[in-house]
Amino acid sequence: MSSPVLTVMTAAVRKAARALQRDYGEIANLQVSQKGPGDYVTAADKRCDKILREELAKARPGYSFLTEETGSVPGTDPDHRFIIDPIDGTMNFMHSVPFFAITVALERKDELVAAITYNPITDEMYSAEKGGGAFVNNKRMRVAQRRDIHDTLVSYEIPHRGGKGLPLSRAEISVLQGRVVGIRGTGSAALSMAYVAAGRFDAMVCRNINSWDIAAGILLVKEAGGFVADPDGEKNPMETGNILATNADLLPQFKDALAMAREA
Ligand code: LIP
Repeated sequence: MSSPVLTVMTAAVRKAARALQRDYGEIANLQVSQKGPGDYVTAADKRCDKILREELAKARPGYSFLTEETGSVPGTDPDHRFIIDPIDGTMNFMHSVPFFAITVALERKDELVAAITYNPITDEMYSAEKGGGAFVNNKRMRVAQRRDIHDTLVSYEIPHRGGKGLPLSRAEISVLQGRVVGIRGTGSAALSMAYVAAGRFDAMVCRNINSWDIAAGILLVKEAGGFVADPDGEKNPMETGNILATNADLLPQFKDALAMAREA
């Protein structure tokens, strides 16, 4: 049974997704044009952001917002904040790669309490509430139970050309390649975290990421029995933008591998 606010979030996401599905259908045509789909994607992003904010504000007036498109929008209720990325995986969306998501989290007194990440192309709705478990559509999710880093499949978010932290990312990928079975760069941190929650990836590592990309994913992973940490220490990944998500047995093994890369 979802709480009323999770129901509200789900409905808002479904409404925004209908617009996004239409926009995605147009992208393939723009892909082959000289001008490319850049401006069109920006418009789709903003449209999706607007629908989400309008729908959520209608049901929960006064809540604050933090969104990738509009930044911080303070409300009259100091205790509640929606954190939104209308399209996480924008580059995939722009290239007609169907791996992107709408991702929405709710914070109550600075604590994540509800989360939705939705892939509108595969129609997979990942949801979680604090203390209520994590689900994909209506199926309960559990993180993978592998215990040895040498058996794992890992998502590592690779920075764009010229992106922040490239040398460290290269060092980390190189160390991980010596230990794990396989590494995937997915282009959507939010979906990668949902995949960790669903037990598909054993771990996910990402650096210099924005809080709206990972807020929902953090709750999904925790409610699926996983752990989320800053790979470099004890700080909050929502603040540092550096994140490692995995299970309890693998956490120290990944921390060790990443520490080795930092020291290299
Ligand atoms: C993107 C992330 C992606 C990461 C990119 C970017 P956007 O978010 O989710 O995984 O590697 O640096 O931040 O821009 O598509 O919302």
